[in-house]
Order: sequence, then structure tokens, then C-alpha cells
Amino acid sequence: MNKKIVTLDEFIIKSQKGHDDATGSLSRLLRDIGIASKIINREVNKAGLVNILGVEGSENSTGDMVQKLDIFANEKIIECLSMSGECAAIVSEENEDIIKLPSVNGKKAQYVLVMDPLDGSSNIDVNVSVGTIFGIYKRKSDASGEIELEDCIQTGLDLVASGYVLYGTSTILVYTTGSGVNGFTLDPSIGEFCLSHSDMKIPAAGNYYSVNQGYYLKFDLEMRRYIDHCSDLNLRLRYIGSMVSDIHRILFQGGIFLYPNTRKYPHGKLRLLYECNPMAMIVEQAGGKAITCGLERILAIPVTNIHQKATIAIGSPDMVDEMQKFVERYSAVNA
Ligand code: P6P
Repeated sequence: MNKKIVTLDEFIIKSQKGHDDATGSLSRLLRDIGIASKIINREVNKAGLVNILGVEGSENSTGDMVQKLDIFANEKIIECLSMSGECAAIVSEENEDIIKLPSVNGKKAQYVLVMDPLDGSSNIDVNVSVGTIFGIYKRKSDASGEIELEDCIQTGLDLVASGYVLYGTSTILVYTTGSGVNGFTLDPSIGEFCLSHSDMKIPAAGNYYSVNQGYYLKFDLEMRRYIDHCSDLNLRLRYIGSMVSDIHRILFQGGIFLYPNTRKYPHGKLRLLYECNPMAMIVEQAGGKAITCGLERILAIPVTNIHQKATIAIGSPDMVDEMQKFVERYSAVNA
């Protein structure tokens, strides 16, 4: 007998039933993200055909060259979330400033979305998987007033939901609202994200480590010693330069992903608010760990500006613990 299909919409509504105070706003917001992801998926899958490849030429707020698909993804998510009125503001890697969304039918939107609309976009032209990363906060200020910076620069511990969409050999949406992690694979034949991975748990350890080995000589001593240790253990190096893809593998098969500080990126390259925090919430909810290379818990780091950077070591708990021991042993700070 065929297993019952549980769509993302059904799952979201069923999950909401567990929360008496739920008004349905968060559910509608999550469904809006699902809709935007399907539209982005359609374009990502035909990027090579409709000449939306190629570098737009402009630089985004983080100084990266912008791909046209980045802009498309950014605009689609903003458009979808503007229609339902559940989101009061958006922080995006593609926008220097906070995007304030107009009220819809007088609704007082309770939520703020932080996102990297298309992470790993430098891979688009070579047909390597890319992803959307998102986090959702409940605004702190009164919903009848203007959005304030404090609504957007909350720590990761205040996230009410986080997720990512990986546009790969199949398209999968993985998210958590703080009660476990579930994965939904897009079935193009019915245009629905269908529950494919229930209550995901990361293995305690794995055979993969993921780091840009090209920067090895630019890493601090403690990171080089830990990377040497991974190599001594004959772990497999897998790094495709797309954070969502690299961490997705580790979530499923175990391992550790590292983006340490280098001379070029003294505070790390990845963004705390809309890359590190959402991925850290997901991995922690799946039983993993996420810390900086300075051993701070990612989710607890105070956020002072919306494009703040952080170093990160994220993945299987036993492997993050072992990396921590190397930092404690070899770090100049502890010397
Ligand atoms: P590097 C993609 O540009 C990204 O933001 C992440 O998806 C990825 O993990 C990282 O940067 C790759 O950076 O310096 O190794 O090319």
C-alpha cells in the first residue's frame, strides 16, 4: 500500500495544532516561503536556458559580485512575503538595509525574516547546487509601530524557526520551529514539498570534514592542527563552496564544516544573522553543535549589525567537541 503523502502545508498546519497560542501567522509565513522556493526552483532548474546566468555586475551589500539569479530569488521571496502580510521586515544578504514591508489589510505583522536568498550563487554557472537559508524572529517592538533594529538583530537563541532549501539533484526544504528537524522533497509531478525525512538526527560523528583547504596556510595554528588530525584519520574532504550543500551532507552523513578566520576574513566570511544562526539552529535541533573557532556557541553570539560575520565549526557533536580540544590545546590565546 502506498505510504500517505504528507505535504509541507499539511505538516505545518498539523504542527500548529500543538500550539494553543498559535494564530496561524507563522504557519502562513512558512507556507509563503515554500511557495517562493518552488518559484525559485523553477528558475534555478532552467538557469542555463533563459540567459539569466552570468554576473549581474553589481556588487551586493557584502561586496560579492551578484548573479542575476540572486536578484531573482531575492525579489521573489520579498514579493511572496509582502502579499500575506505576516512579515513586517526582511534582512537579506542582497540588501544593505532592512527591508520594511507594508501592512496588508491593516494586519499587524508579528515576524521578521532574515535570509540569504541564494547562497553559493557563484556555483550557478557551473551547475553546482545552491540554496536559500532563512530564519524567522518574532518582533520585539509593538506590532503597531515601526520596525526597529532590535527586532532584526536578535541572537540565534531567539529564532522561532529556521530552514534552508537546497536546489540540487532534487529540491529539499529542511526546517525547524524548535521541536526537531524535518525534510520535505519537492515532487515536481504534483508541485508539492512532501515529507521525506522525519525528525532528522545528525550522526554523532562521520567520515567527512568540509573546509576550504586552499586557505590552510592562512588558518591559525589550532585549525591547521585539527585539519591535519582529520587528514590523519583519513576522513574525506568534501567542500563545494556552497554552505547549504556542504552542511546538508554533514546533517545526513555526519561530519564537520569549518569556515575559520583568515587574513582576508579576520572575523570569518559567513554571515552570523542569515547564514550561521539558521544553520546552527537546525543542526543543534538535529543533535549537533555549532561554535565559532573561538569556541563561542553560535546561537548565543550577540548580534550588533545585520551583516556581521562569524567563524564557524558546525556538525556532529563528537567532532565539534574534538575540534574544541585542539583549539584549547594549540590556541595562542591559551598558550
Ligand atoms: P570560499 C558562498 O559564496 C559562501 O557564502 C558559502 O556558501 C560557502 O560556504 C563559502 O561562501 C565559500 O567561500 O571562500 O571557500 O569560496
